[in-house]
Amino acid sequence: MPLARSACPYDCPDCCGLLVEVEGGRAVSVRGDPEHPYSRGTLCPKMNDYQRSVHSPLRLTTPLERVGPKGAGQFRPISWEAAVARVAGRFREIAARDGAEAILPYSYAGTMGLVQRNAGHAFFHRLGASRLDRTICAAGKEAGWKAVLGSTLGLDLDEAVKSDLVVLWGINAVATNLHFIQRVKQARARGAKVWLVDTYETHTAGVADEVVLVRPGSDGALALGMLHVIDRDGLTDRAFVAEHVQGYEELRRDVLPRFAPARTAELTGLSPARIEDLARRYARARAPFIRLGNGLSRYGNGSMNVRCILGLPALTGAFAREGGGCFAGTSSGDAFDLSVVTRPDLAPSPAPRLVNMNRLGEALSPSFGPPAVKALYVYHSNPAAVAPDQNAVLAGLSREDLFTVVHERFLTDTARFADLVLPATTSLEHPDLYRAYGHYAVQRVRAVIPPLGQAKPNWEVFQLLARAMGFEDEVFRKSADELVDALLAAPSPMREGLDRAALEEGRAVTLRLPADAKGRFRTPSGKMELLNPREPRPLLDHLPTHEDGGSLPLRLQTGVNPYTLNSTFMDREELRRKAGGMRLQLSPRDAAARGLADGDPVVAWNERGEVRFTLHVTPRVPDGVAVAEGVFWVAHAPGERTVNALTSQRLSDRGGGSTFYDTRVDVRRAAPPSA
Ligand SMILES: Nc1nc2c(c(=O)[nH]1)N[C@H]1C(S)=C(S)[C@@H](COP(=O)(O)OP(=O)(O)OC[C@H]3O[C@@H](n4cnc5c(=O)[nH]c(N)nc54)[C@H](O)[C@@H]3O)O[C@H]1N2
Ligand SMILES: Nc1nc2c(c(=O)[nH]1)N[C@H]1C(S)=C(S)[C@@H](COP(=O)(O)OP(=O)(O)OC[C@H]3O[C@@H](n4cnc5c(=O)[nH]c(N)nc54)[C@H](O)[C@@H]3O)O[C@H]1N2
Ligand code: SF4
Ligand SMILES: [Mo]
Repeated sequence: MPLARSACPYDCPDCCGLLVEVEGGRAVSVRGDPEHPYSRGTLCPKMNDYQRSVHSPLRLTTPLERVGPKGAGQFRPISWEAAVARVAGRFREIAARDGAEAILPYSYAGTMGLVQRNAGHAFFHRLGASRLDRTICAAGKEAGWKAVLGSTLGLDLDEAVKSDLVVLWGINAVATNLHFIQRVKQARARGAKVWLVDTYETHTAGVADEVVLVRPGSDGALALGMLHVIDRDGLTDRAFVAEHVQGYEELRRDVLPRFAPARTAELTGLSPARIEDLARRYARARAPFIRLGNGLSRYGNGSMNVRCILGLPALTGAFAREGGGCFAGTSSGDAFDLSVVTRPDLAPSPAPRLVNMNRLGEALSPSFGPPAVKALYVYHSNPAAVAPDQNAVLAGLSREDLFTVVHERFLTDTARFADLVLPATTSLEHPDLYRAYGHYAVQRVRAVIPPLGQAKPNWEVFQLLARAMGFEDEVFRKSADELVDALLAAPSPMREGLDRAALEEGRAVTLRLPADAKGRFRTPSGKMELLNPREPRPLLDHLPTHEDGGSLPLRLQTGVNPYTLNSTFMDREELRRKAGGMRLQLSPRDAAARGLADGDPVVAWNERGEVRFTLHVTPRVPDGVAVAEGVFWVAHAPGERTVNALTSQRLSDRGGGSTFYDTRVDVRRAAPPSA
């Protein structure tokens, strides 16, 4: 039976290689490609039966138009011609009446392929629509990294294998970076110790020698407390600091004195002795390696948390040693000139307004603007479920005067509110080029089966819309495959010597990092910038008093679920079941204090909303913390809302990032369902 190569398209650092067994135009099985240089043949539990998503009876196969009230999910099929004509007609009308800025695209990372992911940019630039600031995921973390390290290249994660102390900091890697766990185990087999720094005991605790549970959002304080001890005890690598660190003198004079162990203990919830011990063991490790996740950055002080943590490799010189350093993501973006696809040059000047995607609720309110948003075009994203402040988002999506188009594979929470739903292909049905954010392999992928029903890839839909709008630009006449060719044609030092033949055969090939990638700090000063003159504050003084302003007693951690990916895979009943349904985890003490027991129906609530869960009482969650793993669809929820009815539209301190974890709630027993 023929086996075709493909890649996992999802928003995951691993970007695994797939082998797809195809029979009569159908994918009958999907497994890992043993020849993939990073994933080496294994997949996570979500993707092992990918053919079930691809050939799901729930796939959308024709365009649909709404016939019932918004949100009711009542539609009737229409033709592509009619659908495209209607979108173009409404866009023209709105542009003429309110200005094109009244049209807002909304997309994120349903597919990570460089062409299909970015397929709408050229069209919306040409239209002059509002621009979307795509900050929902890691913008706060990236801003923190940039402040200290500028455009310093990301390491190769294989570096960690040579470390003697791997710190998984704010990352649930067993769920979110599974193939890195293989590297962690290799390091451990060679004698390395593994620490996990989190706010509760996640699945990843199982691979750690030591679990450090901190108060939500207090990682920056922990890092400064450790730096206090390291510097006080003479463990600072003075030679490295003199040559490679900017701002050390200011840090030790102005900041560290305020982070003595006793004070740091109050801020983090760890004991002074533990902080002293962690600091000394980190500093005495030969080559400590920090794998920085996103959790600690989704706070009002998220970006500063990242900056403070980067002080640890700075003062200990970890980057100078084999196996040491800090990893927050690769720099594989440098390998491709995306503007070939996104065409920012097509946008009008001055550039149209930028709308932060974390503030979608606000953007859809009738008082936003002027101009108010009159049309929303959603593709490969499910904002009704994934965006913060769900009540605000759903209120916006319910507006009768909002024209909403959703291009999707399934009738998601967002699609239910659409005026028009357009059916989308899966990654097995369209070509693309993939790069990863957890390794340096890239892969060119062809369609391995024909589109299901009338489903179309993102790029093809924008080609149709461009034609209907009368956009003559040549880019819209290029096929997705031709855009991949164009991406590969533009030169980049990272692709020099790349095995083009293997790439054209559909194999993953590894980009080349410059020999001096590690240890060369690409900042204006050429140093790690703990004090950065372009940032208004040095390593923080407002961090210790950071508060989200709420007075409710529980800090809600809206973590990921190992069996689903954001709201993707929620179409699969068996994965939803494995994911445990909508559970809220509380400590035994917090449950007892509320008269609640395991299995009780509960409501988590705050000033933004109320969400029903089934209670799970577990000692893995510390007092004062509540945990809800997974972004479920409203359609499957026991109540009317899912977890993001509790999260807020507030932004992180830098980068306009999300603050999903910076949420206070309380919990009560749910009223029994009325008969
Ligand atoms: N199975 C699965 N895999 C996924 C995803 C998924 O939904 N499911 N999502 C994908 C996406 S889009 C992304 S961005 C990545 C995210 O992957 P990660 O980087 O792992 O990020 P999160 O899971 O959001 O958060 C990681 C951990 O941080 C913890 N945390 C929260 N607040 C704090 C804090 O203040 N301090 C510390 N130290 N820890 C804290 C959380 O409890 C969580 O366990 O995963 C990707 N992979
Ligand atoms: N409470 C809470 N909320 C969160 C998070 C959290 O940890 N907690 N995580 C946040 C993070 S890190 C992120 S990155 C965002 C993710 O937000 P999104 O990127 O919106 O992620 P998904 O929920 O996976 O939705 C992607 C949708 O794209 C569709 N899709 C897949 N492939 C294609 C395609 O080729 N074409 C089209 N048109 N559609 C396609 C899928 O069917 C799916 O419904 O969510 C954020 N929201
Ligand atoms: S979701 Fe991640 S780990 Fe799972 S198959 Fe895809 S890339 Fe691999
Ligand atoms: Mo993300």
